[in-house]
Amino acid sequence: MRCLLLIALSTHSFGHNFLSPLTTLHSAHSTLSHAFTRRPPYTTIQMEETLRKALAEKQSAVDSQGNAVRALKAAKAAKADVDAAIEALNGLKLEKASIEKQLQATVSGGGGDGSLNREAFRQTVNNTLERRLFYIPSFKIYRGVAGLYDYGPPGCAVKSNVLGFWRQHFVLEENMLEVDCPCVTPEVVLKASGHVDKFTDLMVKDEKTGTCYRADHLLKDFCNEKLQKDLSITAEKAAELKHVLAVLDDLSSEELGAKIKEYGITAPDTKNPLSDPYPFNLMFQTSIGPSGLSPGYMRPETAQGIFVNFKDLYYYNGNKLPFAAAQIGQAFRNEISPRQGLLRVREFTLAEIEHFVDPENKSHPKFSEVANLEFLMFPREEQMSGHSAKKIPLGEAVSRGIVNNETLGYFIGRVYLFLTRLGIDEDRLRFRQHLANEMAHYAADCWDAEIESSYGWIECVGIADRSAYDLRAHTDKSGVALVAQEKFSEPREVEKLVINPVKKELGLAFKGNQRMVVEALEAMNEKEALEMKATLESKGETEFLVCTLGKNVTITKSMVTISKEIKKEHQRVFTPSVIEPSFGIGRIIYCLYEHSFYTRPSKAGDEQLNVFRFPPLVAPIKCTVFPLVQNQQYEEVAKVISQSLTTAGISHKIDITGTSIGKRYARTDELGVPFAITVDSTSSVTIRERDSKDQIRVDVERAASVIKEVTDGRTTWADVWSTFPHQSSASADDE
Ligand SMILES: *[C@@H]1O[C@H](CO)[C@@H](O)[C@H](O)[C@H]1NC(C)=O
Ligand SMILES: *[C@@H]1O[C@H](CO)[C@@H](O)[C@H](O)[C@H]1NC(C)=O
Ligand SMILES: *[C@@H]1O[C@H](CO)[C@@H](O)[C@H](O)[C@H]1NC(C)=O
Ligand SMILES: CC(=O)N[C@H]1CO[C@H](CO)[C@@H](O)[C@@H]1O
Repeated sequence: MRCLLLIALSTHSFGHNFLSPLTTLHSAHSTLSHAFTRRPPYTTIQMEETLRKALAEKQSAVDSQGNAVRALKAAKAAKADVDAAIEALNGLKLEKASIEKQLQATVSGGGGDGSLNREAFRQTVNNTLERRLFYIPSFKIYRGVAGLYDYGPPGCAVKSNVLGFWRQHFVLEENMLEVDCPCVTPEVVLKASGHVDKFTDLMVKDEKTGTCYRADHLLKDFCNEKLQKDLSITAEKAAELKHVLAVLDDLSSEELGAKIKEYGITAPDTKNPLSDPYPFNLMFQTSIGPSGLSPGYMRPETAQGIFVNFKDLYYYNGNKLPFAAAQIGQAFRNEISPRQGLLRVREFTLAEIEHFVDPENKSHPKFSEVANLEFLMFPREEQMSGHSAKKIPLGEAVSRGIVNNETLGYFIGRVYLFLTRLGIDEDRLRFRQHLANEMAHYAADCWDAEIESSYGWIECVGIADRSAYDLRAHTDKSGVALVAQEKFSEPREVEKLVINPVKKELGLAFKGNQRMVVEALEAMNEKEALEMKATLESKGETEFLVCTLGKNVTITKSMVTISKEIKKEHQRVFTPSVIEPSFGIGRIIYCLYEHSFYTRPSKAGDEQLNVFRFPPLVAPIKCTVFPLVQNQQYEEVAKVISQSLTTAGISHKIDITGTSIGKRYARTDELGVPFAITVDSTSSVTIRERDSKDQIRVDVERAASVIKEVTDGRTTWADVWSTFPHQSSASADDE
């Protein structure tokens, strides 16, 4: 009870604006970062260190697997088990050899080849993530399935924190309407959206083994390798290969097939010949119910669930635009051959927003709040002319028309804030505009938030103005009008084109076909109708194609009247445009891991320690509590503090093992725990910050509330540092 009261009181004593988490969280992040040792991520020295560490880890894995094999043999285990263990051993040896090679290259070549360093960096992050169970390859005991991963305990906590912040930053901030729709989706919905027909990748098969590959990946790998490794190719050839890379996404199935033949590309694993490319639909198909008559799919995105609910949501919102709906959920894509670890997976979490807006008014009332932000943008023109991304103030990008409209610009700004507050490094984040050929024909403008990782620039958030496409598609297929109305305060006079087929004349001329001719006449658009009107007036008759009859008919002046009339209208009915920010949560989290990871030498200097510099917002565990030495009084104090932290809703871990305090710090640094409370007396304790390793001294009663304030972002470590007495690290921190 006592602690709760303290927490409540001290909220007021820090003069930060509680209601504006935006400003406080932002300052929490930027002030903390002064303490971070911001080294360039891939320096040679660090690479060498990380490689040596990775190598040592692999060596011990090889040793223990070797022991396991010997044990199996000694126990005369079944042959299949022994073989599997040997296969695993060989796999580990290969990985070890690959690290050794990288290490050699780094040491001898001074790390000139950036890609090697990146690989080593990735391997170290990867090892740490896997060892500390941030993620686990799914179904590992059955040797796993490519493209499927489990989140282990810290991974789950990070994901839950990222999603919690997403809800706060988007759903709460904009009063979005959140929905939660099923993953299993009937075919008709995905037929309407175009996924059944178009959601495909082109695939080629190894003609002997049947192994499948993505056709464009093989061509891309071929071109890249030729360009990088083959120094004998002519300038002409190099230009051709570069051109192929540039137009890769536009190549048809035939063109891809022709290039694969021309370059003599074979299956990478076997060198066998390849089949012609053919489309493979990436959706997992299933059937709903036992009859097998009702086909369905696991949804490839969450957006469709929102579109089909548009009518009800619009009503729920008081028939007012603009508004946004949001959904977080699993999506599925049956990738042909997943590579890139956690970045390309077959089941993943999407968080999507559909912001519905009047197509004639895409202004945003809160745009001024983000207009002054300045970050890396990579407009279409800059990409075409071979420049790189540069910093442009968002307000300028919108006013100059680089970004199509304010609402799209507003979301770009909000996405930037979201990602950087999570801990994404702003220098390795850019917003790249889609080239004209990347964009669907209906889209008005598209930007991807791309984050640079060891795999290169990765698309993590797509922000697209999809115009009215999706709602129109579902209106057409379902027959339910997904539209909005604007009621006029005064009726307005509008000029309307009226097409009046004269049924009597048409009946005489076309008999049984009359209905189809009438429908075709009524379906003319304004341009067609005006042309017909002009021809009829000048010539008296015209040829007219009736598609449903599959032929032309002759229409004379007496068969139809086309006129412009003034009509009074009380409202305007229109299909809203939709602006869609779509977040690949797993990709964001993976990039966050890479951006947060660094190593530093232990105090003795004999080893490199891993650290994740997660902001408190993201950290899987916010705080650890250690008694300095095993001692009943200290343990009692630790338990009391732990209880207050629980009451305050702070995830924490209490560690009463007798391990040295330095080891305990190292273990929690590797999980990215930002604060540690060490109990070294019964009246006061120390609080240590992870990146600076600075320590303050706080009364036992205050400890939990201080942690609560800094982890909630209501205050910063810098403020806390200037408020409380400092503790020299020598006494407690013996790393
Ligand atoms: C981690 O490394 C292993 C082996 O090199 C690889 O198979 C796996 O895809 C990597 N995982 C991630 C998430 O990159
Ligand atoms: C455009 O929409 C905004 C609301 O997003 C509204 O405040 C503004 O008045 C509208 N402008 C016009 C010209 O209708
Ligand atoms: C059908 O009519 C259109 C004009 O409406 C004309 O351009 C076209 O050539 C005609 N086709 C045939 C087969 O007569
Ligand atoms: C439809 C719409 O509102 N478009 C606007 C997008 O933003 C630019 C720049 O502010 C305006 O000029 C457009 O009219």
